[in-house]
Amino acid sequence: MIKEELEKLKKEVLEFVEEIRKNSQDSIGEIKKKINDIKVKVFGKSGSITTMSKGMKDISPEERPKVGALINEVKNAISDKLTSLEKECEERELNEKLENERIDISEPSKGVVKGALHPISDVIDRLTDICVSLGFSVVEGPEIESDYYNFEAMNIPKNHPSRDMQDTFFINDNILLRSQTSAVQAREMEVRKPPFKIICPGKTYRNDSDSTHSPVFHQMEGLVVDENISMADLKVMLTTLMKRLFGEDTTIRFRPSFFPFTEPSIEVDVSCPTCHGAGCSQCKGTGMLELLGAGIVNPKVLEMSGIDSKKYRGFAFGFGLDRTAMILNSIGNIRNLYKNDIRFLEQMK
Ligand code: FA5
Repeated sequence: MIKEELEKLKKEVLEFVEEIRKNSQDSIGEIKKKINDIKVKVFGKSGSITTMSKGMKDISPEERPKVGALINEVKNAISDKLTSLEKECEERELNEKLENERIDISEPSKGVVKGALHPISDVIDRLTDICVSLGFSVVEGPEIESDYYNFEAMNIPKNHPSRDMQDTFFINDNILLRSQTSAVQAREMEVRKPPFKIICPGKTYRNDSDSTHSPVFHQMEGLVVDENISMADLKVMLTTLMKRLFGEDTTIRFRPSFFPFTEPSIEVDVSCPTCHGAGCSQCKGTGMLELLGAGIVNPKVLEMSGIDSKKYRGFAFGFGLDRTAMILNSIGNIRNLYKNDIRFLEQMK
């Protein structure tokens, strides 16, 4: 009797497994659920095999070993069948996963979005590299500066009319937002022993605002102090810097100018890289673009910072870095450098 029941159970389960195998439309999840259901039905607490095993106690001792062996045989046969179905299921699952996650290496790439340096950072890096290769050290100074270093030590006394050249943001009578990186000159001269060559790139502030002037802008100061410095040294240095930055075919023009901290003073123009001097909208038809101020350090400035002006002389220059970035990238309006408009900046890459 129990033998027949066991044979029937085995047959049913094996047929059921075959049916699952044939029914390839079932998803992996559905198959797993069916396998689980069979396991519960056969081996669960009130499953067929469990119930039969419990009934062993009612079987005569002579018959018991035979029935026990039979139950085990059927149990193993069903287990083996279910295990092999589970294995097939896992294999199918893996294959489906591999197929779904297959990488088509022939598919064209979507491209990598690369970032780039802001045009001003790029100019700072380029100029710094050039100057370092010419033996300059890079220094920094505070943006919130004292009246002394920004003006007085630069030979611009309080209430002197030459202060009007730089419309300055004062915080109080003695503290201001530096209006020029020249403020680092005296700071460095006080702590360094000549000879030395320094540059100081950084932010500067003035109450200016139009298409070529911004309230926040960037300058790079250069200062060389040594014996026997002359205007010729300054001209050679600036010519070298300009040609390395804008290209060998750049024309450089030196114009006489005035700065209280340099004597003589010059302003320096470069040929417009867009029209190469022919005249265009960028250079307003002049063919040249004004870029920086420079000159031989006024002996008064050297003396105020404790440097013997009879022994040492110096030259200094102050680049407008925003203007340099505008020239290099043909940017018409300085405000574009400060809008953080990614569409604009992407064109500068
Ligand atoms: C000066 O600031 C002097 N300190 C430069 C100098 C240094 C002269 C050492 C001699 C020796 P100036 O005010 O001309 O000079 O400014 C220098 C450059 O800064 C200008 O040529 C211009 O390119 C830039 N600049 C000045 N004001 C602004 C502004 N508001 N916005 C953008 N760039 C500016």
